[in-house]
Amino acid sequence: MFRGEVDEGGALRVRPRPGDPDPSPLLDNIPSAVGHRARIPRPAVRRGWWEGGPGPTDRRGRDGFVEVGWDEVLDRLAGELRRVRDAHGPRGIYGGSYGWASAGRFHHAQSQLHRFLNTAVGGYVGSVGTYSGAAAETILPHVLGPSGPVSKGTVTWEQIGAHTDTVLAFGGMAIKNSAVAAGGVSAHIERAAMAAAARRGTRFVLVGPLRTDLPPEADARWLVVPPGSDTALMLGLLHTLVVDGLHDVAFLDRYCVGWEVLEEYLLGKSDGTVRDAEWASGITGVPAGEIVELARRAATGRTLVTVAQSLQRAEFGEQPVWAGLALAAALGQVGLPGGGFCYGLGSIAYYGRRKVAVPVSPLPQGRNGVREYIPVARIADMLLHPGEEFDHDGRRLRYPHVRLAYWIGGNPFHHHQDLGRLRRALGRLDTFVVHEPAWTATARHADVVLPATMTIERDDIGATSLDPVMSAMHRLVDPPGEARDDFTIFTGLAERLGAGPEFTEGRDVRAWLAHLYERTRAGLLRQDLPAPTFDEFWAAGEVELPLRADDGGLLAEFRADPDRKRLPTPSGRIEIGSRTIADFGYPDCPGHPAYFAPTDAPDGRHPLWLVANQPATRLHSQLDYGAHSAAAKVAGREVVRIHPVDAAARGVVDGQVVRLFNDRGACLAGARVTDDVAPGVVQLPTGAWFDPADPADEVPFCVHGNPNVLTRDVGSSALAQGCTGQHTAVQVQRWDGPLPPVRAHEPPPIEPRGGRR
Ligand code: PGD
Repeated sequence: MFRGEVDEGGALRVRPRPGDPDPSPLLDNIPSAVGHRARIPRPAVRRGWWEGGPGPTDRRGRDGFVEVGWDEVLDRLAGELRRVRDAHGPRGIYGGSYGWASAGRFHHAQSQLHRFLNTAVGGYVGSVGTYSGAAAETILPHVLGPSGPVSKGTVTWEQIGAHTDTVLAFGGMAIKNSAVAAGGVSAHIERAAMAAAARRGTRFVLVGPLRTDLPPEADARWLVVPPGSDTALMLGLLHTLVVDGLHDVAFLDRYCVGWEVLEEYLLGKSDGTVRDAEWASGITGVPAGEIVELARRAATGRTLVTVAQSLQRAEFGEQPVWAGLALAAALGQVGLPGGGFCYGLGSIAYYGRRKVAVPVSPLPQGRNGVREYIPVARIADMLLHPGEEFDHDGRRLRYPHVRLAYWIGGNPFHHHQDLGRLRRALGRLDTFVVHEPAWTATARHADVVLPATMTIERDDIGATSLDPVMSAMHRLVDPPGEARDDFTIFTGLAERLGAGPEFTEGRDVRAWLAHLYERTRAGLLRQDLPAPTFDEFWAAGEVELPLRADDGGLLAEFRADPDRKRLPTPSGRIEIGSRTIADFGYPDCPGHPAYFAPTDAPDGRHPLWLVANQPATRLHSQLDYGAHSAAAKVAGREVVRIHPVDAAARGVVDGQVVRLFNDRGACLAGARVTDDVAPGVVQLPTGAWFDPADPADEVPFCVHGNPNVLTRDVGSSALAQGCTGQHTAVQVQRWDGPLPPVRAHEPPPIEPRGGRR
């Protein structure tokens, strides 16, 4: 959360919320948005669509745009929505529209879009799950409970500081990730919490290929393992516990089902392969003796197993989550303060915190008249294979035939994998509509681009159920050109479709904010707490919300009384073996945690692992043109980190531009040579805007450093079909040629009007 004001010279200045102990440097990106040339000032339409009408085409991303007036573009777009609805029903429209957008709750882009499509068009094909965590979100309800309730408001930083002896942090807990949370963060507590715990004696063990995935303050021991191998290490640890008799048989009997299935697998009774420390060592490179020692240490004192979100954003991504839970269960500490298992701790600023004790209202979205959906990361599959069958979480479903995609508050050319394939898939649409504040690659590939305001240009409310501050997000500056709030744009469209009152319910922005606030205020009143009126809250700038007790939530309740406080799993217990999942019959997700060697792994041609993780200098791709993001780039390109041995083998020196490539694509990036990454691994974060040398290339070459030209577009498994963008295999070579210009933040060509109006 931040405060802002415009100084006498007209410049926007932002400063962190007073009292924030570790403010995020991402705030430095915000003032640069004001007046930046990447902003979209007026509605723009791809010339081919405006003049030739809707229809599949390979011209998206290549044609120039014409600028049009609001009334004429809304008239044309309302007509196109009517055409698709009348010809194909609302199931011809994709409104899954994944994306983070901005922190405010009323102007939350997806909620606005869904509300509009539900009230004015009758619904839309939606998506389930997130790019962040679909594999975990799908498997956890089968084996522990829904990922929110079992991971949020259970283990807290306060408990870790007071009780935890050992944190086994698979994938670490990088501070850059807990810098953000949708709805805002009033105080960044993670760094200080880790420092305090380490001072008291908590031993942090970082398992992963990147040293920087725990901050120096955690004083961690770094166990280097290659990407995709954590499950093998967990199984090796489990095997050691079993043969040493250190597993908690009483806990496994009382609180779990299916342990015997996993034990057979560990001991090699089911398939002849013993998953002992030697076996795990062969996969992870961690000496067997260290694995044995680590298992024994974990069985002494209070141990917490954490599994970062990034681990499951990968092929077989369900497995490290399930195996991590099994490890924690074998240690017998699930539900104890600061012990057991916490998926996602440190991956975003929701985890490790107490929940608030009053409700926080989202924008109501209405009822969706379409039941068909896709797992969120299967968007390109859906467009390329309409009518074909696919698996998801025990169901066999069919991809709908979508003609129009409506995207707001997200950037698929940032978040999706295999961007060459995505571009071909979007070519199948009749119409692609995007609301965007800036000329992202997604906006450049759209037919209709409507300029949206951003956070600092409108009033909103910032709040989440995991932060004790609700903040009044005051408008600080005017929007550029003719940009409008998404709400205003949808109001105009809804009116044209005869559904204005249904969409707005007769409220303007201010009335909606007051309406949403009222539910929280009623909660405060019920508890006899200070409950300012909306006007008082707005003038004060924030209101403090009460927190629930730090009582361990659902997992502690279950531990105290497993018969009456059953877990929301089929058996009511922790499922270390799952009959339900076994019965789905998925070879890539059997009925117990299992290790599968990644299939998209280094080979002779592409000998390096690529870790394509979250950036440290911006939120995803947002404000990539901001000062903080720009300052960190090398030669204007995203930074790839490479180990000195791998750099030397390629004649690469620090600060040099290199080319990363595989069969799907290639990109340029600026090299940072550092032993913070493991040998054999390079790390290129996501978020540099896709900037193809030639948008028509079948195999894209991004001159700016977007790793999603390289990543593979397959689901984590038939169970979750989650995003697998975190890992792939690449080769890296020096770039000795002339440096192509980076044009990612330049607007596309705007052409003079002509032809059909
Ligand atoms: P953002 O950059 O946040 O990325 O993907 P996501 O699409 O959420 O995109 C938000 C867009 O919304 C921006 O372009 C912004 O300008 C726009 N926007 C902001 N506010 C508004 C608004 O009020 N109205 C409108 N209309 N637009 C607005 C993030 C996704 O990427 C996520 S969450 C994860 S975890 C994934 N991570 C990875 C990964 O680890 N590795 C790879 N390779 N790929 C990933 N992709 C995923």
